[in-house]
Amino acid sequence: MKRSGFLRVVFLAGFLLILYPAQKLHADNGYDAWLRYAPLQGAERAKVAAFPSTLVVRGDSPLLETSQKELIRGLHGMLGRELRVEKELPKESAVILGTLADLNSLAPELHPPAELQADGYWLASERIHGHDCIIVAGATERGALYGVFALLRKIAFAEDLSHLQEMQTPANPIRWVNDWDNLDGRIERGYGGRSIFFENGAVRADLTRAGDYARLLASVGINGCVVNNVNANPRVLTPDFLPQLARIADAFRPWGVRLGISVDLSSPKSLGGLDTFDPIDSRVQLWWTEKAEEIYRLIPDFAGFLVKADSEGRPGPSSYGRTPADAANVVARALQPHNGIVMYRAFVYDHHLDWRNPKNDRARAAYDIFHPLDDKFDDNVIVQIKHGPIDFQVREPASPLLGGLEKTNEVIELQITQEYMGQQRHLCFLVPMWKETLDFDMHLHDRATPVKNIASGQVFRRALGGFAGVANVGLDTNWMGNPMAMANLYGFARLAWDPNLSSADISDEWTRLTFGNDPVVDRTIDSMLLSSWPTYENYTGQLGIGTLTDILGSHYGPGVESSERNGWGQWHRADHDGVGMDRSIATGTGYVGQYSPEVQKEFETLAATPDSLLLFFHHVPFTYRLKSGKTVIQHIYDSHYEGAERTHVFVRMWESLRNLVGDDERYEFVLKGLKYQEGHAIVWRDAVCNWFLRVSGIPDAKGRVGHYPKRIEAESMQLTGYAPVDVEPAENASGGKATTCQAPVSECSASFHFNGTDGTYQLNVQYFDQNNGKAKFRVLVGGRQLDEWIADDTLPNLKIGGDTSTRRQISKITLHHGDEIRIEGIPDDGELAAIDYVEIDPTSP
Ligand code: GCW
Repeated sequence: MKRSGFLRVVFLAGFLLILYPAQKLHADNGYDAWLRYAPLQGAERAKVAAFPSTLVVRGDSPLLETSQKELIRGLHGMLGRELRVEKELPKESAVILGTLADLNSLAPELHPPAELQADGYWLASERIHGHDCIIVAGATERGALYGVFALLRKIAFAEDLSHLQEMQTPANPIRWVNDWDNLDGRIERGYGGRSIFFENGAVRADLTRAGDYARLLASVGINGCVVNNVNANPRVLTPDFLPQLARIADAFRPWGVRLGISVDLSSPKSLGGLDTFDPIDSRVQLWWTEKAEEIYRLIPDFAGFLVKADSEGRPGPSSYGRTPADAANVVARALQPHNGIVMYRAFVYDHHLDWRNPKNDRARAAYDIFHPLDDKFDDNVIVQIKHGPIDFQVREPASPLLGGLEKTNEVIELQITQEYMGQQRHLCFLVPMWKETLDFDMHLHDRATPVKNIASGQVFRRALGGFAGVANVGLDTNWMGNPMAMANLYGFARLAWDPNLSSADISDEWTRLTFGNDPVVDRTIDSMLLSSWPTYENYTGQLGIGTLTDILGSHYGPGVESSERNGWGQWHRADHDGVGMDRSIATGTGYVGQYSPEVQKEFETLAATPDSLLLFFHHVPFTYRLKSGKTVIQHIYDSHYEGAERTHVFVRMWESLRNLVGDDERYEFVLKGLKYQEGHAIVWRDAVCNWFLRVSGIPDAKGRVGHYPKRIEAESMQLTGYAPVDVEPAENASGGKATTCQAPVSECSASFHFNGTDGTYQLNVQYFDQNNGKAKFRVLVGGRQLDEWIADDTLPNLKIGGDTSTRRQISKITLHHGDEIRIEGIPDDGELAAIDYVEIDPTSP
């Protein structure tokens, strides 16, 4: 390069640096999640300027090596500092990293807290031989690793470290995630791409992502991961598959994450060639024993098995008239000599219940089946209990089984992947919901016994207990399909470590680690996160009625009717006269009787039951007045409008961060998602409100439901090529109809003349983005093209309906009275360029 050319480049680079200070250049695609180690700026950096330059690590185990590397990596990222590693104390300040034993050999004069144990850590600023040192010590090596991550968090928050003195021990020994990955690479209820573990029936050759996942998990204290679907393929236990699993365990090990797998209880028969899998048959016991030995030869630190049995068509002990305890114990006894455990899921229920019988109640199942077995489980069995009695609905009471086992280990199962909660396309921070269950007082033996203290094992002095979270991360760069959804993985893990953390603390930590310490950014995102669950609840299913999604399909868009008249038992029993499940002892299914007497008082009567769970526990007329003073039906209408309106505010809030989150990829990604959510919340609002209007026959006192003055239905436009079709269920499209462009026509249009006054408007085009082809749309006003787009999203349905209804917003459009507005659609590969309606909205100032 010629000298002048070189100078020009240097000049340009300098100029760009002035325009974009270092932090703005920190491009981010979400891969690093909360471990970004973004450079600290100015004042923040000054606070940690005195950080030592030497790192003393005496031990040399793989876990300590990981810890050391992570500390070096974090400091390099945040402070641009390189740590020098030594084995002995230098004659200057230093960071000392290791186990208590390491620490004792280096500086015997120190007095670490006596209570430090298990996976806990101690962080302290201490003077050693006249020098300021930072101690990062764990009772175990894993504890030391957790200490490193905790210290790095403090640095990211620019905390003052000069008086550091903190000891933490996790509240729960079991802090596991479950991933529902199939061996073919698909993930059941996964919304972040294909499996990071499996492809084409085998473990992936490249397990880099598995290792990086373990790092993310370790950074927040997760110590176990079950990698395959609970609907388990027996093949995981074959001799050719086990060595492949061992490779996943190898990828996890440097991060202290132990591997577990889901197993199919019928494996002794389907795989082992026995003619039975009856748990009390000695050949079955022998088969499991030998299988466990085979596994532990390959994976000496194997964590254990997760079992889903007699549930949703899975084989189980009921085939032989045996109990879950018989089944759990046969497996547990095989694992016991190796210190392995069995997590046996309490999600056992009959999905062919007779819906005509008002006494039938799926919510009763877990308690009815497991409570009588309380003293029957071996000590290395843990019963894994979903947090609510149904299935991860938008609001459920705490499962009574969480308070129904006193002589059995239990873990609470939470769902991080947002199956019923908007599937990562809707912003929904679940920590506040989980906290309600964790803090719920079961009042056992007339004592304060919150769920979190029962699950941890504390209340009944059980050695094992804790949390299992269904994570379902995938190959998407940002792991869960949406960077905001990672707040749930983070929050789950933080609660598993310390369930007493508040939702606000967790949201604040995650936001700062993910987006930096700018107080405006933090305040805004915290406020969005903390209000996102009530918002989602408002426009999906209120008053404890359930999510009201299509339970027979994707579990995504609205499907109010789908809960009824089938054996799945997610009934809300809405009919012309009223709504809700009567689960009282006096007149209902008796479910309330599964709680302690104190808790029964909270739910048995209408008067006592909180509005938020009213329809879960009682059947009431639509005109029943809530504690708020509103009727049930008006509450349903109002909450759906409020919820949808709030999603609009989310978009505005996020937009206010445009220049603060920078030119970050994540900014645009999240914005697009929030706009999508805003449109889909309206689909939800209208579907649910119209369904209830039809069933109850009671109009909305505010006149909104069924009246949409700003809308022009596609079927009422002038159609060329497009033809109206009925949508099923009808409330999932405006007016019950859409227009589709079908063969032999290959291009269609729908037009109308604007009959409002001249002005600036926002045009909302409600169309259907089926998940097959990539239809094209164009919008023209007075013959001039204003917008075009391709419907290339992969929403979870092929059909035109509530899952696929999508809104395109075109802002700031000048319209004159009489202008022709035309939508053109070009179908593609079975996707019919379907349109529902156009809405013309005066733009906000
Ligand atoms: O929520 C339901 C899901 C199923 C899942 C099941 C379970 C793995 O719809 O996909 O199966 O729960 O938890 O076992």
